[in-house]
Amino acid sequence: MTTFEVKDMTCGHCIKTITHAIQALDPAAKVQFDLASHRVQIESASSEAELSQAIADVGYSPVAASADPPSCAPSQKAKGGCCCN
Ligand SMILES: [Cu+2]
Repeated sequence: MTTFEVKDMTCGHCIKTITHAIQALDPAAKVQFDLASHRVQIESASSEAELSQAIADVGYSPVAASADPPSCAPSQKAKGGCCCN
């Protein structure tokens, strides 16, 4: 699973464009979008670099992001200095 944050993805048209770009690269890819957070989750055999390039090629600016919301390192939790809110 590869996750990108694509700040300039703002509507259904963007989603279609990006989906087509990903599926041109890997027809078997599964793509999920979260417009509110501008995130794209891609399940594909293609590498993060290839997927990033495919999105950039259709005019967007993908930034690799972690799939899950940031979580605390166990060491931080143990000290009581948890970073979560
Ligand atoms: Cu759009």
